[in-house]
Amino acid sequence: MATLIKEIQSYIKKQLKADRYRHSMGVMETAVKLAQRYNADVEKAALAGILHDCGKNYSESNPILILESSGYQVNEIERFDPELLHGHIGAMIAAEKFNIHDDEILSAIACHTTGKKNMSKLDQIIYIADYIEPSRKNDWVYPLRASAYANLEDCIVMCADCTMTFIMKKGKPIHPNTMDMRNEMIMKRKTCL
Ligand code: DGI
Ligand code: FE
Ligand code: FE
Repeated sequence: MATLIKEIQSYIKKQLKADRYRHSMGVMETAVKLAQRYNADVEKAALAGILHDCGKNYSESNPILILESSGYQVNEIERFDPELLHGHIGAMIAAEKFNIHDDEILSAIACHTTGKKNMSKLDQIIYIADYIEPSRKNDWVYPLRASAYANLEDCIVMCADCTMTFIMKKGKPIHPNTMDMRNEMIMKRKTCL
């Protein structure tokens, strides 16, 4: 495990810009803390955390074509904004380059940008760790950090609200998985606030 992490670390150090590398190490560290807090698998959290953005700067071939050839159905929003696909590319790299075939790890990497319905605990941990890791310094991160250690699902709703506000300000289309995830978590609270 330690050897695999070292191998991944040197790959992402070469592959990613310095601040993105620091961010990835921060997501790993935060994912481990959240896994400890919520009794999730710490090793899976570390692997998904360090790898979650390894699909950024992918230049070997067209991400849309390569994902389609692997059977993934690229939707119209992903086609319009292919940056949304870096998690899915990352999951492919994790499997092909690092021989990781654990579905929970691959899912957490794949869905970290948009979230999705029926997220596992690991999916939720990586989605949140991506938001709150130590190198994120914006004002909005402080309430999210507090919420992350109090209740994962409430924190997911807060993160989704931040993402949707940000995306709307930029005038970009909102991915349906973000809406589905947020709606599902809110309806789980049973009563409408
Ligand atoms: O990769 P990171 O920068 O660490 O964070 P991320 O994977 O959560 O987000 C990557 C980018 O994707 C970020 O600029 C925001 C954008 N994004 C997230 N959700 C949506 C989105 N873009 C569109 N168009 N629609 C979304 O729903
Ligand atoms: Fe990302
Ligand atoms: Fe990230």
